[in-house]
This record gives sequence, structure tokens and C-alpha cells, in this order.
Amino acid sequence: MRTSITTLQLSPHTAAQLVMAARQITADPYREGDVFAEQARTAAGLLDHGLASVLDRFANRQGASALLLTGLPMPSRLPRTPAAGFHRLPDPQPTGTEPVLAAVGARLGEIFAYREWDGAHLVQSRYPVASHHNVQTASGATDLVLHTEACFTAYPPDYLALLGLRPDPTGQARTLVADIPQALTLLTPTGRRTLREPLFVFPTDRGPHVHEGRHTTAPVAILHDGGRGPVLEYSTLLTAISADGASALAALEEALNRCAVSVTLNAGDLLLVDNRHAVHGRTAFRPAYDGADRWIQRVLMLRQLPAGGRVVPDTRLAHYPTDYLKALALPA
Ligand SMILES: O=C(O)CCC(=O)C(=O)O
Ligand SMILES: [Fe+2]
Repeated sequence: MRTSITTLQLSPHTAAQLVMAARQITADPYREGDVFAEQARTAAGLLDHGLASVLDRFANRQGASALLLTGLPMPSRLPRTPAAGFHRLPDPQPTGTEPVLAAVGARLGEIFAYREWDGAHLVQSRYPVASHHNVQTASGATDLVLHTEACFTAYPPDYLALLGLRPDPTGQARTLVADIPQALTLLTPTGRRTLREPLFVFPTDRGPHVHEGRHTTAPVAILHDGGRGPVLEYSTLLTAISADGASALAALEEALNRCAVSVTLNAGDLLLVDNRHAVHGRTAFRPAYDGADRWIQRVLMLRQLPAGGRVVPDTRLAHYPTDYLKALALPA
């Protein structure tokens, strides 16, 4: 029972209309983020009727929890894939792909970013970085485990949009998506009930709790009732503090893996993920770190911005393991 991803190949007319709409976005995403996001909202209102209604249906959860658009208009030339970590680039240069990505993303919600990640930029580049090779992060190269984006933070995105700029030349890197409601049907009622209990933690050296002699984050439930069906916050890195919790978590992991499908993001492919109803990840691959590696760009959307605006804190950061932050060269 695999997750179904709705795929829509843009017609030449829709692609041309998207180019016209994206022309409204003239601000630099990395230096004029607020103006960029406002212009993206305007552009999102100018998409052609067919594309707009597909996106609106997706945003209203009428259909699949992931939507793949193919044939997005792309610039004819792309720079080499950068070598330095995106969050450390002092001065990211626009590639020209950002307006199209943002025009589609902004149809689903308000574009936002995390203050502590990716230089707080509203468009984030993801490509392999040699020093992150074995790190559990989007710029790593080992399996990126199935996860809800920014799970357990105060502001997990409602949607994410991943745009392929340059595919992995070896074809190994594939984005994984698993539908949560579908995976939950594979669990027993007891298993589902257990996921609603505060039994789940991340191991970390900086957590407020101690379980069997090891520091962890505070125990939380991972399954909740959202207004529009059950909402799961999940990462394969979670562990449980009871035997019941552990077996429910193991069953959930197996169910998500059974449901997961993989997608190659070729240039001009845009994958939209409903972060409350699907988890995502990426297969392992072998980057060459030669300027020709895989490169994707991402925007995150909230249906409604918090009072503080488009740049929100990662309220979980204080509990990330020290080694992890060091490996990413973030302040611990
Ligand atoms: O590289 C991918 O396909 C997924 C990356 C990812 O999980 C993210 O950017 O949030
Ligand atoms: Fe992610």
C-alpha cells in the first residue's frame, strides 16, 4: 500500500502564465526577504485558473498529501552547485529559480523561515556539503530519515515545497514521502492510542529529562487531532520511554516505510508536501563534491504567520545534541 502522489505536468500555457506571474517578484530573496514574500503573494494570485485550483484543492486537503508538479520553467543556465554550506554562504546569489518556486509556494500559505537555520533566508538551498557527509541533515549524504519538518517546534510548517534545480547525476538521491493517515490504518487501535500518550523523546545530551541514565527531550505524544484529521509529528530518530511506546513506534516506522514512495527531483520538478499529513526523507547517495551534485531549493509555508512575522525561532534548538550542532558548525 504505497502513498499516492498526484502528478501534474504543466502545459506550455500554464508554464507561460507562471513565468508571467513570477515576473511580479523582482525583490532579491536573500536581501529583501519581506518584499520578496509580499510579491510572491501577489504572484500567487496571478497563476492560471487550472494550476491555482489544483493548488487550492491541495491546500484544502482534498486529495493526496503530496503533489508533484513537473515542467516548471527554469533558467537556461545554472551556476555550479556550491561547495560551502548554505547557512555559511555570506552572500547567496539568486539563481533565478526562486520567483517561480515562491509564486507556487505562496499559493499554499505564507512563506517563512527559521531564524537559526539557513541564514534565516526565505528560500533555502539544499545540496550536499562534504563536511556534512555523515550528518543527519538535508546537506548530508547518508539516508535522511523520514521526518515531519521541524516537528515539535512551536511553528512546524503546514507545507513545504522542494524544487529540483539539478538532479543527482548518479540517480541515487530520491525524495521519500509517506502518507500519515494511510500509515495509521496499518496500526492496531492500541498502537494508535499509544501514540497519543506522552511517551516519546529524542536522545540528547542537553535535554531536561533523564531516561535510563540518558538525557532526553521532554516526553511528548506524537499523534494529535488536527482540525482536518489526525496529525502526526514524527522522526525516525524518536525513541520511547516505555515498552508499549517502543512497540507502537516500531509499528509506526514499519507502516511509514511500507507506505513510502520515492521521487527523483529533476530540474523543474516541484514537490509539495503537506507536512501535517505526510512525512518525508531522502535516500542515501554519493556526491562527488565537484560542482555538479544534486541541488534543490525549498520554501516553507504556514497557513497563518505568527505575530512575530516571517522569521520564527526554532524553539527546539536548545535541546539539539551538542555533537550535532558542532557537526553543522552551528553555535551550541
Ligand atoms: O533532499 C531532499 O529531497 C529532502 C530534503 C528535506 O528533507 C528538506 O529540505 O526538508
Ligand atoms: Fe525535511
